[in-house]
Amino acid sequence: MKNRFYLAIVCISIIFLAAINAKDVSATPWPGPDDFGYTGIEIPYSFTDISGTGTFVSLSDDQVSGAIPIGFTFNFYGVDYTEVYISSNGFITFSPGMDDGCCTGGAIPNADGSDNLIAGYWEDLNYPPGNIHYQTMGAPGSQRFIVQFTNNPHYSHGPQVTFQIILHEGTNYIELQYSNAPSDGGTHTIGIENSDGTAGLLYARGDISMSNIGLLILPHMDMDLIVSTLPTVSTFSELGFVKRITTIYRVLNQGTEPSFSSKLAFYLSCDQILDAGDPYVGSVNIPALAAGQQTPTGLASFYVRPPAPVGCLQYLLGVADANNNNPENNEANNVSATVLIIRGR
Ligand SMILES: [Ca+2]
Ligand SMILES: [Ca+2]
Ligand SMILES: [Ca+2]
Ligand SMILES: [Ca+2]
Repeated sequence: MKNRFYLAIVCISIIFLAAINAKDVSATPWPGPDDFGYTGIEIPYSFTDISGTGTFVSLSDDQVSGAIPIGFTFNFYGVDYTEVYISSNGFITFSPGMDDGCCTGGAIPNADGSDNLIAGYWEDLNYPPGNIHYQTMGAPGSQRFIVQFTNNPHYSHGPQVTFQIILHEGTNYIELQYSNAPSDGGTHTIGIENSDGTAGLLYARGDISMSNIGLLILPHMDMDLIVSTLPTVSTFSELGFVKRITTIYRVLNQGTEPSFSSKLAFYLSCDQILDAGDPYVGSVNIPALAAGQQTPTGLASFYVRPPAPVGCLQYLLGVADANNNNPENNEANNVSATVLIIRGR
């Protein structure tokens, strides 16, 4: 009897643990990558208002629209789509017949009948009042498809939210822009989910407000910045107590995806490894780079006061993408070092 009791406990425990593991494996927190390789970054707020130019979407509260043309082919989790369906509860889906997602933001991923979606600000929004518009704009090859929620209140007369879900042609980037999306204390979901609710990238779920911020979700993480030139012609001249360091530099995007603008930061170090205590000496701006593109040769100059003993400072380190604007396929190769000729004081 006792053995059977313990066996039952063990079986229940295994089932319980399996259930927990099944849930944990597929839940990918920001910034990813998720099981498919989607990665997210926060980007500056940039809002092209289409409420006066876009096509008005007539919907009721807690309703999903009919098929809406994207205007180009958009790839989402490996599948090409030309149409989306808009839920008045703050998300778009690429599948027909999905649940409208009332009355709270769902978990991601979760096969709950609201799947294959981009949750801009999924919660129980009301509609009308407020407006939903969509518009395709831009030059063929690099068009954008924008869905804009404008002043949609939380059900029924709560704070109003204005945000956009933007699909990018060619790159298949997903952009979210929040003009003002104040929480009403409910559970809101921001993220993406695949067609059968088994994979997803979650930015946040809960009592969250979004204002004057953008998010960008990228289907691949194959940009790779390196400092390609940081030569030993760097000079280290003495101007009394203050030293002047001059170096030339180039940064290369050796990946297959375009990078965003970023910063190249410089540090002094006793070795070729960047440590937390290495003194920061300055940074320069690096523009967005196409795949395979390299910056022109730049010249950077810094005035520093080296800490004693001066003889320890042997290296100038250059760190590409110092603020991590670019999710890269290799974050470990961003530091380059060059030897400095150190003279005593
Ligand atoms: Ca789902
Ligand atoms: Ca609603
Ligand atoms: Ca890199
Ligand atoms: Ca990076």
